[in-house]
Amino acid sequence: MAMKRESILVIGANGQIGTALLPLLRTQFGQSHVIATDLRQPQSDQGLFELLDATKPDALTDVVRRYRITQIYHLAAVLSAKGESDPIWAWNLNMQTVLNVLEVARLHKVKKVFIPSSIAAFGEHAPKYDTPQMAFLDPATVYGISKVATENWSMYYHKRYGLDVRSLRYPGVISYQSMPGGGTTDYAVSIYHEAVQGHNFECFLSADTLLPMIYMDDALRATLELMDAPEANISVRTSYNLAGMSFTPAELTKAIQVHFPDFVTEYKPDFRQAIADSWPKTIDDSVAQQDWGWKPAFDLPRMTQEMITNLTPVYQPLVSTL
Ligand code: VAH
Repeated sequence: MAMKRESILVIGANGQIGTALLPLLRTQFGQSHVIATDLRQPQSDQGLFELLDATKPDALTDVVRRYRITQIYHLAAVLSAKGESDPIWAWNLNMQTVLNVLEVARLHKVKKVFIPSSIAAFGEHAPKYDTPQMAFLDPATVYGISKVATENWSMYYHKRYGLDVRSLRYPGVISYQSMPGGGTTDYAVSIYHEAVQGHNFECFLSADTLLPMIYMDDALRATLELMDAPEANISVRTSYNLAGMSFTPAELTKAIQVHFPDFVTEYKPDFRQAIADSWPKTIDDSVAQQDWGWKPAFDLPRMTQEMITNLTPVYQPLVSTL
């Protein structure tokens, strides 16, 4: 019997994860089987796209029914730093969309749902080093509070309705495919953009702020490996801890100086320092390793090479080809 073709809906496709995940999904499932959606038209994307405000349940239902969606990747959320500027707006946007996705997925028998969480779900009373899968969650930000709520709603929909919802607590994700968007870990994206332009960098965190990070290629591979894992292997229905690497702004600066010896970082901590200080420094992802064989492939030197290689042409002055 021919395999039932999947139909994949990506919500928040213009965001940092969505922008990088779309090409992989289109390769895996076929161009015409991946529907990208967001609040605004993307600048350059060619594939199937629909404008969608996922806070509106009827609009979400319409897309899910028209495309006979079998999997949903819900990647739209207000991140940690931006969320602190308007807590009630951030909570409403993050939670209304999650509840709509879970309810529409249940009612329309969507086979699998991915809704990311974050290390921002951990707070003051979780161990800072080797933060375990099971820890007390008292997040310091609205974003973190919304992620803890999301994890518990996802587990509820799995327990009560059997909905196959899967999730990863992403560390700070570093990528070159999109500009930083309001995250506390986004210093580690902006720094590369400045370095390849020959600029120095002003860092909003202190030099010794150790944070869990992951290169986008690893984050995406973890996502697809989790979604491809047999349902019986999934023992965590809140959200899996995921680790890539941990580094400080000082260590990142040194890794960049291997390529740009004159590069300098100045440290001017702002309100985001308190957010970073509330998060873990290193993550224990042994449960993800056991359940579905997770293993990262990028360390700081390899990520730095990738980021510089891919960002240099973005800023290279257009060489006139006479
Ligand atoms: C943020 N990049 O900084 C996100 C992430 C762990 C950090 O959740 O808000």
